[in-house]
Amino acid sequence: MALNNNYPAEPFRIKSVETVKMISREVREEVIKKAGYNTFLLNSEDVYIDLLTDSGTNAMSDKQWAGMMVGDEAYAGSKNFYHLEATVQEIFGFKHLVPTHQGRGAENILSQIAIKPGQYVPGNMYFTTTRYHQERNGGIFCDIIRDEAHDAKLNVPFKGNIDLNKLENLIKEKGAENIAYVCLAITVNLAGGQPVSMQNMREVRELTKKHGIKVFYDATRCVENAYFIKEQEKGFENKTIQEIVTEQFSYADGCTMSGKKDGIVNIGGFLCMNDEELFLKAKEMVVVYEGMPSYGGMAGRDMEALAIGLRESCQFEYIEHRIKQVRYLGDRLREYGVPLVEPTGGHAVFLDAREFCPHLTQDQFPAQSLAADLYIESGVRSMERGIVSAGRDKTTGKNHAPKLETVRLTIPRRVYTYSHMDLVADSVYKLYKHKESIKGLKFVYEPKQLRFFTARFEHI
Ligand code: PM9
Repeated sequence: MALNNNYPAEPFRIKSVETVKMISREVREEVIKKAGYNTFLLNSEDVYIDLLTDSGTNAMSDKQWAGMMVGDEAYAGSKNFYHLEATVQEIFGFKHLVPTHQGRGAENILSQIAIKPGQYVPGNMYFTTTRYHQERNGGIFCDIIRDEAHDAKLNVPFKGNIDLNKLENLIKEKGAENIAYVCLAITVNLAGGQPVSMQNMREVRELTKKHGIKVFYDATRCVENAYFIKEQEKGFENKTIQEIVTEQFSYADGCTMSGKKDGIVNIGGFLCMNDEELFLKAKEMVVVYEGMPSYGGMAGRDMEALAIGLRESCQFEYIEHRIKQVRYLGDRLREYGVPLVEPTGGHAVFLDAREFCPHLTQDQFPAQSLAADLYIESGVRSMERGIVSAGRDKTTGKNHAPKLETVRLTIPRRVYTYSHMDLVADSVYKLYKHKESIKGLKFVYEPKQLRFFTARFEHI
């Protein structure tokens, strides 16, 4: 399907600005070395354009800031909680909401209450924090995404779909009772922000229902997913984004949500479910790790901003601009011949580091090194999403070696303009022209958990 490449102008006026500055190349070389060639360890002040993540880096609207001023900071029963609860109930359609400080807080609780040690947790590709909590609670993650998702160059729609044969075979092989739940992410972050079709969600529901298996969505980028459905799936052209978001969740038993992405806020998250017994258990756990069930680690003002942000996220003009701004960056890079994960996904453009650095082997951490060199070249901060992020196999201790070895240029919501995207594309291309200069790296410090956040490297 030919996608519509009209890039809409920003559907907002800019009311408050933050000055950015560029430090010299010599200083950038010094600070990235000091940061152990890990872009997570750079000071934000040393970054010119920050594409590390779209998580919590969003610009809130005037209405959200106004909402912050009506924060009810009572320890229990805050009115902002009830506003958030009603909003989520309406948009997501689940009965119960348990607020958490961010997405991984919800993953922690869900994994503790829904996984028995030794049970399998099939999912459409792993996500770092999600898999960590599943494994920490004795779950065995099993990748059931369609094979195409592991092939960077394949340009097919709904590359994030679950392969139903893989799911059916797993159920046959292991027995339904040994499957904790299916974890379905919409969109799939590490596959390149690839969406899942409504058809696939329906089919997953039908199959799991037959076997009495629950389905929990990772709802983190559920509005971006809905936009792709409206744009590319037959029968959804005339539905509103909110209608599509709601239909998506009608095929799930609950979800975890990092509000820091499609909630357009800087902090917050939640866990949802319909099941009463699970809800009781979740409320028992939330007081241990997060706070009262009526705030779960968020201030009243944060819950208010999240409730408003979720509604803004479902506005067509907002989400159309969001997706197409990301696509614009992908299109610019493609024109330059830079190798990318295809097609451009929802929240980021992923550089294919295997193709970008064919002179490096995967255990020389090409994506980690490419991200560091892009920073030196241009002051643009990106993130490794390859072998370093994938970590080690819990039982063998060996590195997971994902087929996708990528650098993610992640676009914060409502923060940058098309001129920033041009600058980023030009910067990547400048580096691409002397890509042979990118050197391999080795660990000098490797943390045991979620190593990519704080690992340190030096040149081989
Ligand atoms: N995602 C991201 O940059 C921030 C942390 S990892 C660098 O992509 C999904 C699909 C996510 C996600 C966070 C979380 C965790 C769950 N699922 O960061 O704890 O992309 O709010 O959410 C990040 P929290």
